[in-house]
Amino acid sequence: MNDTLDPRAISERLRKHLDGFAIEVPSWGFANTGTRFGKYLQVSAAHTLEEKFSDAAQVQKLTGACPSMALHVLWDFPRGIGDVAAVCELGRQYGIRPGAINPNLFENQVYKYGSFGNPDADVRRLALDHVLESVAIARELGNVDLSLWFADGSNYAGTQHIRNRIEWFHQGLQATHAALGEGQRMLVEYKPFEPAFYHTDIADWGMALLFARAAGPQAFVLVDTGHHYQSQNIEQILAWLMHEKMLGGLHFNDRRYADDDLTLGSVDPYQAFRIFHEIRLYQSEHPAVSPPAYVIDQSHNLKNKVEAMVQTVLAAQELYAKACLVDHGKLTRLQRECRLVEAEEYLRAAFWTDVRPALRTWREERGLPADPLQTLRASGYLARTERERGSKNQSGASSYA
Ligand code: PSV
Ligand code: MN
Repeated sequence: MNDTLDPRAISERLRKHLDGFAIEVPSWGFANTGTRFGKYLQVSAAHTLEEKFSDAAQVQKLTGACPSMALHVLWDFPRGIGDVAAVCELGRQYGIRPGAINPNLFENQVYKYGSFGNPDADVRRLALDHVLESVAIARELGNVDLSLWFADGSNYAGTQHIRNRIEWFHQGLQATHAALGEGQRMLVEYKPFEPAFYHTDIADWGMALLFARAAGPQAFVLVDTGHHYQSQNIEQILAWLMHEKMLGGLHFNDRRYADDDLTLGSVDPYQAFRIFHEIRLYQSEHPAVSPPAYVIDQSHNLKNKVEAMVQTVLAAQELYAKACLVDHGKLTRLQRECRLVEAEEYLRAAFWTDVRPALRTWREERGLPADPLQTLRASGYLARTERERGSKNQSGASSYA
């Protein structure tokens, strides 16, 4: 049982797992993003892409687990592909790799009735052009993932032809796939509702799976943990996607009601643990398959953004570390023999094991601060960014991110 492991043995067991754990931060998580009803501005929020890279570099310096940052084309590449060289330069300067590229198919007014699913062929073409430019950007950045989320849908029954829109989506996604470079991946994200409230064109993992399959072999599904209805069994969805070799990546956050963008593990840490466990179990049985990409997708309206990001990474490391304590051979034996209570208790014992001392040891061994949140507060970084960015962030007039 895990609970018989002493702290030293836990540290030993976790060292290599923690070395191998990385999670990408989102550029939009450092900017003044907000709710549908508005946003409370933070004086220290990142305004420019350089400030986002600077914040990401702080998170990496404190945690050692976030070497890359996901980017949104509209917000971070205002001149499109023309910005690639500048982005690469910022990446070099701050020691952060540009990560997954997210096209933006929802802010432009032309997307009012959809992008790939819009009944107007000209709008569909515009959306495809934007996605193709995003593919080119992702390729130039070193074949990073293209991460696709569509806000497409409708609000009222009878207002859109659902099956026509399926066809248009197939066409758009297939054309996107055809433009991918060798080894480049496209990830298809789903979400049940919001901003559409009657139907969403890619509403669940089944729709995303069918679209990705039809698009081609370099297309996979992206699971955002916040994009599910209440009580849905997310780890079972992951198990299915991994079984089908179709899980491309995860967007991590927590939720209580809908796509709340709450800190990972703040509502249901056991669920995040079960997610990591299911992935680890699959990986132990299929070591040759690359693990899915881990990306944080949270926009904090109230918590300080850098502080919240560091807190999230620590939570992710803790929950991942707990999952790494499970001996899969032992669990599988208990399952085969249907020793239900023992199997459940074995899994729960891993979850309840306090891995924080092992994480402290790992950090000290790697020259990282033992208490990253405390070090961040003491570093003066937050005060400095408040001072330097304050005047820019006083006015409410800025884009979503
Ligand atoms: C949509 O809710 C989403 O999860 C997508 O991943 C977007 O890229 C991200 O949030 C930021 O809007
Ligand atoms: Mn997401």
